Amino acid sequence: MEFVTYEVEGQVGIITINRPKALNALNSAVLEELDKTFDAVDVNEIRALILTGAGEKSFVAGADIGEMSTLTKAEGEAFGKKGNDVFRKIETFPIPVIAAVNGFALGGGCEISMSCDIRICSDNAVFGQPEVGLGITPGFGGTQRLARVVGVGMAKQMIYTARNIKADEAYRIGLVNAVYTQEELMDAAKKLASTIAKNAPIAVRNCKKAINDGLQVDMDQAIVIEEKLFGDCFETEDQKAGMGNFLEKDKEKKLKVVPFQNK
Ligand code: DAK
Repeated sequence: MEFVTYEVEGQVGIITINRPKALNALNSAVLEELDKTFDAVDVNEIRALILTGAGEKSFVAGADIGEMSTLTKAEGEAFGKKGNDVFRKIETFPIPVIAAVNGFALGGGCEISMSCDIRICSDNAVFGQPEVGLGITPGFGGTQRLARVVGVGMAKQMIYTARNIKADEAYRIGLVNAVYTQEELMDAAKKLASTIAKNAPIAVRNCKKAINDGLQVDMDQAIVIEEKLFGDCFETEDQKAGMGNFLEKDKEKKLKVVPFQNK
């Protein structure tokens, strides 16, 4: 792969978008490589993923404006589909994906972070949806996901004004769960991923599915989705071991819930 690297540390996979000369902007090649990288993750071994950008300046500075500028309508549609397919793959990926946002997360960069389950960032991170200044709407789900993450009013303000926000404001409005120094960010992401990886994998997957699917329907249907995924955990080794350890009062083995680390 030219633009995406994949490393494994224990049960955590780290996917890095590696095009630092263009601030990791998403062109067709990056999107294709990301798609292939996610397909290659062994979800039986890996329990959580981290998505980040190479270099110290940028997570992803958006879709590649140079490549987009000459697209015909048909090519624009194909480019949009390629991006949306990858973003949806991340959002519905069976295991949790943490975005470790290490700098600019603009346009498609902000959007790809929002297709991840959890966002944490470095103190130099900048988020924004600058598309209306470029004469387009956000096209990789920004109008939909930003409103769901930060609420309708704040999403509309960010999108209509195209104003960038810094890490502290992103934290205040709930776009990121925590802010770290640049040096601390990857360790914090790995610690978070390892904490998730220690929990019962089937339960974690089912929680992701229950939350994602439940948000698409009304509460009556959402509760049924939860019921089914709750029931699905029974008779699994995870459930037998998890409850068995508790009943045995085996403190060493007991599944522990560790709260998110906040700076
Ligand atoms: N695309 C291509 N190249 C980019 C880029 C981008 N988005 N962002 C930065 N680069 C390149 C620069 O051109 C420059 O390349 P060289 O000139 O060195 O060859 C290099 O990265 C370093 O950038 P700067 O020299 O500009 O660095 P600065 O520190 O001065 O500024 C910046 C950093 C992030 C503030 C600035 O680069 C910037 O404003 N970049 C553009 C940010 C932006 O507007 N991003 C949003 C793009 S719109 C669609 C679906 C989705 C989308 C579109 C269509 N369909 C459904 C069809 C998504 C749209 C977007 O994401």
